[in-house]
Amino acid sequence: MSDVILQVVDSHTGGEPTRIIISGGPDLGTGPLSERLRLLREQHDGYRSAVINEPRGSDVLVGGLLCEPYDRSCDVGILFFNNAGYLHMCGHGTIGLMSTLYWLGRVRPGVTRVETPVGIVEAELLDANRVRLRNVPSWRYRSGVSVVLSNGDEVSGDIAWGGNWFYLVTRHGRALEQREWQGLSAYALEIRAALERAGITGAGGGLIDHIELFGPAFSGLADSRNFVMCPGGAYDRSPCGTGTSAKLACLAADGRLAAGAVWRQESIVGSVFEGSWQLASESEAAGALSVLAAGESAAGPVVLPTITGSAWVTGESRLILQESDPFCFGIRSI
Ligand code: PYC
Repeated sequence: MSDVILQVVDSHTGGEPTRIIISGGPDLGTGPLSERLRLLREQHDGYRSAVINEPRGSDVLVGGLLCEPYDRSCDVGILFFNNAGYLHMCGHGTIGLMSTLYWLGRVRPGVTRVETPVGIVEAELLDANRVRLRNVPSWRYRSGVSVVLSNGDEVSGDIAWGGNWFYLVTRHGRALEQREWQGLSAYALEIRAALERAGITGAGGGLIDHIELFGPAFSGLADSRNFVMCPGGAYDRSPCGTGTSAKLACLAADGRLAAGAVWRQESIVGSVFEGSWQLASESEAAGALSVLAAGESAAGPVVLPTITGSAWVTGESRLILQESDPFCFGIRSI
């Protein structure tokens, strides 16, 4: 390999950082995004590690490789990744992508169709920073699933898809204070390990790699506060776009939020996403539920979540991967 130069733009969405590779990434061909994701994972994982891990990045960072879409109705394609591997979809990252594209002069206020490996997201740029997403169809797979932690405590939660698989816990007896992040992280990781030990997955064996704890909002302007543990052990500073979508699916399933009504989800650092939902069409619902095994059914309707949040560009740089650098591809912490 000769030296590689990647042009990247950094942003944060409600405090959660995103780094988009604008150019210089590996050639993944022109196939479907799921196929390009496979190639990135199997043949070019060093790019992910170089961009995300130290010394260039950090565990909190989510990366995105901007690509040409496969679906001709779309304007851009995106593959998201983090310190642990690859995300199916990323809500805060898509909001960051839109403010990045606006910064680069590549989009104007209006709708951009963004292709991801798990479906098309419509991202409407409302102004330089504010973005409204219509996310992929989201739904609750199971409700009230119990799991036993290593200390014998039992936890109950819902399993829902919002573009990634989530386990959503409301009764946990913990205050969702930012200064408690270490204890909250350890607790959420313990829940994730218990789910794995018990063989509890999303539909079709999908790995539940995000744990979401809910509590009362601190601000009178929000409906709920969350703490979201991401796959690589870092917590989401934003309210999590796919996590809020999973929450909306659960609220819809429980009859706690009417179609079109607004839900304000506050993150552990106090940033807020606004969400609402509409019923998915029959064909969208059938597509989403095609992962269910024969005889299985969803625990609620398939909904189309809308998530609105704000992002700000924080940097624009060229990352240099020197062939001679022993840590050229970053220090893998996982
Ligand atoms: O906003 O969907 C999201 C997300 C997933 C992981 C981190 N953020």
